[in-house]
Amino acid sequence: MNLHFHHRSAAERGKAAFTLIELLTVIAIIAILVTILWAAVRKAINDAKEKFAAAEMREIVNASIAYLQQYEKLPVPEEHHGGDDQLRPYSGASATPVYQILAGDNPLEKVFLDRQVTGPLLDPWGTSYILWFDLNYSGDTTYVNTPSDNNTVSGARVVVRSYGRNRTSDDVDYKTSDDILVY
Ligand SMILES: [Ca+2]
Repeated sequence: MNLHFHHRSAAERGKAAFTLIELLTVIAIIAILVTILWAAVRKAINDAKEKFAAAEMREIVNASIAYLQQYEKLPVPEEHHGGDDQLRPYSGASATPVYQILAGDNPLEKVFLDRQVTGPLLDPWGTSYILWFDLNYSGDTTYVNTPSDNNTVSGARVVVRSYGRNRTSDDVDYKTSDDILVY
């Protein structure tokens, strides 16, 4: 009886140990799968946000061009016309009048950009888009790339920038930049 008892006890201990290893293996595999899946979901969400931002920025550019064709001037507040401060960025509070002008606050009350405007338009990461216009009507628009570097886009009348997912200005010339530029 004793021998039989010891034999069963050893077998049960062995079985229990094997089950624990199996359990840990399964938990490890699930953890890896969850990590992979979570990364994939996050990437999919961010890709969708980037597409949304680019489409909205394209709308802003198209609306501004349509406004320029309609009124032969850019959709900026009256007092900004005739100045030569072509590097003036419109973002945050200073961008609100631009969106209001495009949303119908213009002589013909024409809607160029169909948005309920109560403030500046924000990108999907919660940061205001930044707009630069060809304020000296040269046919080119210069925007601030990095604090020490301006870029000029030939043939552009408006440049719209989003700081992207990291909500920080990155050098758009580099592939590591998550900033989005539409013109
Ligand atoms: Ca960025």
